[in-house]
Amino acid sequence: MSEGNKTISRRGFLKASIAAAAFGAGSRGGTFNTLLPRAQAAQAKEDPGWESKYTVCDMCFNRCGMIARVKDGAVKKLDPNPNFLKSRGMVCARGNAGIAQLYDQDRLKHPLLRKGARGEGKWERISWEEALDYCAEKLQKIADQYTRCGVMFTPGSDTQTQFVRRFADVFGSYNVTTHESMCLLSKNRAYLDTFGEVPFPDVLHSKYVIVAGANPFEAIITPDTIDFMQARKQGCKIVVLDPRFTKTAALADEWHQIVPGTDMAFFLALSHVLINERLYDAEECCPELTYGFDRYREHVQQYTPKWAEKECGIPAQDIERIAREIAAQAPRAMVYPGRRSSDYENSTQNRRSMAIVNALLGNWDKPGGLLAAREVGVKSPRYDIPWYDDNPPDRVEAGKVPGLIDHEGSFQLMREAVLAGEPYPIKGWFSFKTNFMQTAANRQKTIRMLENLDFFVNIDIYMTDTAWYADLVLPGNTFLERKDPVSALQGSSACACAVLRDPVVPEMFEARSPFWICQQLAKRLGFGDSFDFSIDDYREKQLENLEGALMAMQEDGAYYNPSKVYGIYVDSPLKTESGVKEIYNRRYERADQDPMPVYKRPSQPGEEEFRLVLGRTAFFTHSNTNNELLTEFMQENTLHMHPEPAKELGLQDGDLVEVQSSSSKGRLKLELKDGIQKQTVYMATGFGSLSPRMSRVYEKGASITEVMEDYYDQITGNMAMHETLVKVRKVS
Ligand SMILES: Nc1nc2c(c(=O)[nH]1)N[C@H]1C(S)=C(S)[C@@H](COP(=O)(O)OP(=O)(O)OC[C@H]3O[C@@H](n4cnc5c(=O)[nH]c(N)nc54)[C@H](O)[C@@H]3O)O[C@H]1N2
Ligand SMILES: Nc1nc2c(c(=O)[nH]1)N[C@H]1C(S)=C(S)[C@@H](COP(=O)(O)OP(=O)(O)OC[C@H]3O[C@@H](n4cnc5c(=O)[nH]c(N)nc54)[C@H](O)[C@@H]3O)O[C@H]1N2
Ligand code: SF4
Ligand SMILES: [Mo]
Repeated sequence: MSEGNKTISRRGFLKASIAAAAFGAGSRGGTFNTLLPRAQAAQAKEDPGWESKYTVCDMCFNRCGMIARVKDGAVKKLDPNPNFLKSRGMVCARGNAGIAQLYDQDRLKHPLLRKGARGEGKWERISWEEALDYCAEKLQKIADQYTRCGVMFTPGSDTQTQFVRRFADVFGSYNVTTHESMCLLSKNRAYLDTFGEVPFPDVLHSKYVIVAGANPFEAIITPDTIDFMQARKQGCKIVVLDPRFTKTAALADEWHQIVPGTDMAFFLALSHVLINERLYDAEECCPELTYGFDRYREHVQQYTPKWAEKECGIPAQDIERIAREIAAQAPRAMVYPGRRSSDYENSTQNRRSMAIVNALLGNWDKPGGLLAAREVGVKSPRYDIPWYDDNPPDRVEAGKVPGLIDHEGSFQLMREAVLAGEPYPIKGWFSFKTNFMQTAANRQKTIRMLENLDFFVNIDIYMTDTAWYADLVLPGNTFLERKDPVSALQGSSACACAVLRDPVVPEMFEARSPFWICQQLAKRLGFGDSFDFSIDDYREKQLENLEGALMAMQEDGAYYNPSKVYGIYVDSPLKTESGVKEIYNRRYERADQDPMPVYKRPSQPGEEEFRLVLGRTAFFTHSNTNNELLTEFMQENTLHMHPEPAKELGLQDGDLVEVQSSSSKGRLKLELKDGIQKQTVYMATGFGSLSPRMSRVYEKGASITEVMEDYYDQITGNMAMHETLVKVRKVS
């Protein structure tokens, strides 16, 4: 057992349960008492020879609290940590399958150097020494031949991402982009530009929630998913807009099968009713607290419910009724901001139309509404970033869209710039924990980009499709083997907490952490000083202001900061340009963008054409499909289609079909679904793998990124994954 990783004693458990229950009762009027300690789950295995160790799940970004049950040096079971407020005694199927990931024979076991052509699959096993020397040499060569910005970095989204970012900074490249530009940047932009920050939804205390373009009962987000379940039991009304009959739709009070891409019409009409029937929060919408209300009132006059009905397919009387119902519950009511908004070319404006409804409801910074970030108190240790004279002035995709989020960038625009060699060449790629071949639209384009590079190094735990095309593949360690820095977590009203991970078992094979890899490379590249610390040193700096936090994490699995939840902005201005909520946005106006959302009809599928949409299944996280336990639930993906158009095309359930977009095609089985909109088809992500070493999903079903075309949101450069139109035919 590693240093600092305390075995949890029976006493520790009881103490933790009591502390958490007291916190719940004290600070939140007892709501959590019903959710907290699950006695059975809390029972540590008491058999001799068993050890119980706190950890934090990493099978998706949620970081649910876990207790690993270890016997004879092997992880036998992963239980939920009942005292962890963010996940409150929940671990999902994916979390449980963390064991199958740890012990998977398909895992990368040692560094591999490409021998044949890219994608040919010829590899040579090399030692870590050789791998690190080779990698450092290649990176240095690109810096010398081009510039340091000639290496781009995709540092994943993980607690160790900060080390890869630090490495990129000190090496001298600002071309760093995470998967956020394929996920939520348009949503973030919309809320930043309305409220000055990205909110956390207080679903738990809400009475009325409209969910549009999200599926929290399958796309699990803790604590939102748990809050939705609890709020529903407490009588909160849930209204879902989705072209598919999802699990969330099934459990909601109302489901409206919206025409894809038309949500803005619904929300503008909702605003129309809220304003014209004077149902909005007049106090919150006064000029001292909100900028641009009068102009917005004029703006939405054109957007009547009758007009919206023709666009989005939701009856005008339902729109009017929903407006009246939600207003009656405000401010304990909201349009759920959602997470992934990588949908359409106008996603930022679409989410702005939702954010503005929230502004009209007056729910900002209030119970049951949208919450500002809370105080967690974990510090980000500072470091020096050297200046390199010959570096270009900005990121490679700077200025391509008006609302680029500078520290995230846009993967698609970066890919475009690499392919064009403009405004300067990028010839290297350093990637950790991202699988763009399966998660970025237009896989052929990603391959073409790779062919333009001199060097590509990929750190993963599997030989993914992306790794398959790399020059050097480095085996990462999994969360159960890793020692991580402290990570600050937030979410709804439930928590502002800090957690950490210590290894539950020693590293398997020759797997290593990105921290170790960056440290070794930094030494070779002459900036070893920037990584001259241990994870313990780093944690100490992070926790400088939080006395007792480390002990709390070791004894309870998490440290809570009982900081203020509501009314954070009561006496201070918002972080917007005007200091108040912005319905009308002057920065957009200056950037030649609509300062208020203007509806434009999305491109419509033509004759025998369908819109391709995606969405999560509860079984997998994105492309992490190659898992022995999880593939028991689902072995391949299928194309979902409504029976009516299928009949017109002469297609039957189970037929092998070809789904063709203007960029490429894929083959998979057809599955008829009554609940899907007639001009929409759907397929799950993470199948049709090109890499034979993803043995369970290799050539099973089809890869959606092969079919998806290369659209992006016009404000942020965030991917737009629902713009692709496809044709479907039977394969004979
Ligand atoms: N087709 C399609 N594309 C999508 C989406 C979709 O639903 N469908 N969703 C979009 C969204 S919302 C997002 S957030 C992005 C996500 O985009 P990505 O981050 O690229 O998605 P993942 O498939 O989760 O890829 C994570 C990679 O990390 C590896 N990995 C997992 N754990 C570890 C570890 O501990 N160490 C190391 N070194 N590697 C690890 C996995 O093997 C996998 O290759 O995708 C976006 N793109
Ligand atoms: N099990 C599981 N849970 C996850 C993840 C995972 O991979 N697996 N990923 C995590 C991540 S990174 C993210 S970002 C979140 C994503 O969480 P969500 O955004 O909730 O997940 P999606 O499944 O992408 O849901 C989008 C829904 O929008 C619908 N939709 C498509 N077009 C339209 C439209 O025009 N209008 C409306 N109203 N709806 C539309 C789709 O049918 C789909 O049901 O999930 C997180 N949780
Ligand atoms: S939601 Fe599931 S996979 Fe994600 S962190 Fe929690 S238990 Fe793990
Ligand atoms: Mo995401």
